[in-house]
Amino acid sequence: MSYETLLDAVIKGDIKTATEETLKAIDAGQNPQDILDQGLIEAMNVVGDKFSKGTIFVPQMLRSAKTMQECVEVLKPHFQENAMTTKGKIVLGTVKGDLHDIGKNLVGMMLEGAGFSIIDLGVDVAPEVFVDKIKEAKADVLGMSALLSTTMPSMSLTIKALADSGLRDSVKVIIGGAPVTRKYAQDIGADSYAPDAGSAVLEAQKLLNLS
Ligand code: B1M
Repeated sequence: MSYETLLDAVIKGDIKTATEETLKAIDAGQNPQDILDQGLIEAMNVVGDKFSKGTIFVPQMLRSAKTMQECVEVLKPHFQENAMTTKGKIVLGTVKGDLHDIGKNLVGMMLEGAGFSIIDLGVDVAPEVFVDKIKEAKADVLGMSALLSTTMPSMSLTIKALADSGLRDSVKVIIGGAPVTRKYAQDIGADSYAPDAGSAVLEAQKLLNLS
């Protein structure tokens, strides 16, 4: 199936057409992962390129983001078959200074669908807020997302804050986001890196010896 109309609608920020196209694809029996990867994420890549080239600006980028989020809501029930079991507690958030949450939300959705219980702290989360919540919830895993090269250092600061509070050995840390790399994860002492939401599930399962 071609996702041309869906792609075009997300790029233009046309919520009505985009959600209708997402529903149509589901009804036609398309794999939700393909709709996500080949339709929605691909559209956001085009939006990012257009922004880099200066042919669109923040308001249009925001509109596309909103459109994608609405489509993800349509897809969500199709990713959550195992949501009744709890395989571990994961504190999740986008790091301080960073407002991008689409990728982080997808990661949360997939982890929840795989049976983890998610405590989502949202965006712009300071190191001490992560630490306090991990302590309070006795979390097994911390997942941090960053989309800006300027906010990546906050991941390192959070890992330092975990160490300073004596919690580093009791929680596994997974990081991700477009500018983040496996090498960066190793450099800052994270336990794992995941390039996408599906891999985040596999990494969490590995870290908690569930696979
Ligand atoms: Co922004 N933005 N943005 N933006 N934005 C980028 C990231 C940028 C690459 C665009 C560009 O220039 N080409 C660029 C960053 C450059 C850089 O630093 N490397 C950029 C910029 C510069 C900015 C502003 C500074 C623009 C400005 O104001 N002048 C500003 C910063 C605001 C801030 O955060 N303080 C800004 C603002 C925004 C909006 C608010 C308008 C909006 C975000 C809305 C929202 O999230 N609610 C927005 C958007 C939409 C984008 C792009 C177009 C799309 C991001 C996205 O949602 N992608 C983006 C360009 C791009 O990425 N191609 C861009 C889809 C999403 C599914 O992918 O988030 O990568 P992603 O998540 C993936 C993986 O990375 C991974 O799994 C996800 C699913 O597979 N993953 C993890 C993510 N987190 C993970 C965590 C894990 C594991 C995997 O473990 C825990």
